[in-house]
Amino acid sequence: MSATQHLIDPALIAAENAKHAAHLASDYAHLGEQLARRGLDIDAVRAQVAAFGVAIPSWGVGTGGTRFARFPGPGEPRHVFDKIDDCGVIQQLTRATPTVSLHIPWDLCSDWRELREAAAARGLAFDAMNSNTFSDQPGQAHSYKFGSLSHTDAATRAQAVEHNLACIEIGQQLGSKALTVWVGDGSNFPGQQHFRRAFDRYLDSARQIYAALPGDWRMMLEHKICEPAFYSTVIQDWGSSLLAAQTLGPKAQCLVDLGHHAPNVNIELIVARLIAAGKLAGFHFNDSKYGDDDLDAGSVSPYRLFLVFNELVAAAHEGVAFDPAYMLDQSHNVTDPIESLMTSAVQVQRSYAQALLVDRAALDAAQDANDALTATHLLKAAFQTDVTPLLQRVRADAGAAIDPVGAYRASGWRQRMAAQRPASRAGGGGIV
Ligand SMILES: [Mn+2]
Repeated sequence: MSATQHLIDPALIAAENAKHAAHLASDYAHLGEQLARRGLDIDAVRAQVAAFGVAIPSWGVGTGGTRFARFPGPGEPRHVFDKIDDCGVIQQLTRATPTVSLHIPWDLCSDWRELREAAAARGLAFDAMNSNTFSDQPGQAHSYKFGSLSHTDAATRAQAVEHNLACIEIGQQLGSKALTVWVGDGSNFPGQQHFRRAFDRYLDSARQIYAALPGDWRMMLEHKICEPAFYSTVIQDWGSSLLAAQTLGPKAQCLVDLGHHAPNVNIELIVARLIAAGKLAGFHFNDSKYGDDDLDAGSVSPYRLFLVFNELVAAAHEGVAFDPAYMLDQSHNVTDPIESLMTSAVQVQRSYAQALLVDRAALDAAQDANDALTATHLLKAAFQTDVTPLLQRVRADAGAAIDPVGAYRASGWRQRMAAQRPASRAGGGGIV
């Protein structure tokens, strides 16, 4: 990123960081001593954490909403270029979010090359493309009211397939390597839908999309237990998703959105199963209390997020070859979306760092000896380690902010955008 393309003045970040520098040096040294006593080299952990990144969903930088209302904030992005600017701010202040995941048609623009260059100038590349066949667009020939890829009507299915192919074409121009497919297809009444036929129709449509995937692309199938269909959904759970992915072929994998499960479902176990099957596509990180709440990652259940990363780190430690995509998928209703996304990115990074601290050899031994208490204590020891100084040091080393939210507020970015961007009427907030 050249000096002229910095969205936040680097001098401001440096001045903010200077306020924390002395404390950080002391805290980092102390954490280093603690980890050394456990046989861990803090600098080695730091290098792994520094290489970690999570994608920002373009729709996340606008205020989301519920079925009841949306309360937009000041300076909301008006179009995809504004979204890229906000994502650039997040990346500049955290250096943990090097990619953006776009959603079509919410992010349609007239010049994809210009968008790719604008993103690159802000240090950003593009992660998975997200298609939308869960809502109707103006001028669309066939409605998705009763489904899309699994619709009973062949012309509607063909239209949904065509949209996904268009998303792949756009993604190729942007350097993306994956298409995430989530459908709202399902039913609201017992008897409304023939379960097996609907799934067969989905597979038939998905095969056509799969056939159009470039050789180095992945198709990420996202399951969801309910909403907008509240009795059944066609890709309801990881079982249906895995069945579809295995039917389609090696480029099809299963994407785990943490909010798309019933409360108390053991998501880390699902992650382990998908890793074992070679079918873990990646994640949409968020948190929830009751359902698909799309709360900020780790805001309610940070231990669960840690346990997910524990499975990932364990698999990597054991030499399992896999390459999960990490993305946030949140809806921000009461916070500044940029502040929430920065906080969530750091929270995800924190869970990864904590999982790196688990004593794998000791855990293996405890499991083999059926020493349940020691095994769970080993996980808790990692989870309860405050890795804040390590994360701060990673950011400081990369020229990001030691305190991202503090630096963001000091920068006045939101106030400047409020003056530059007229209030939006609708915006691209959404929950997928
Ligand atoms: Mn999602």
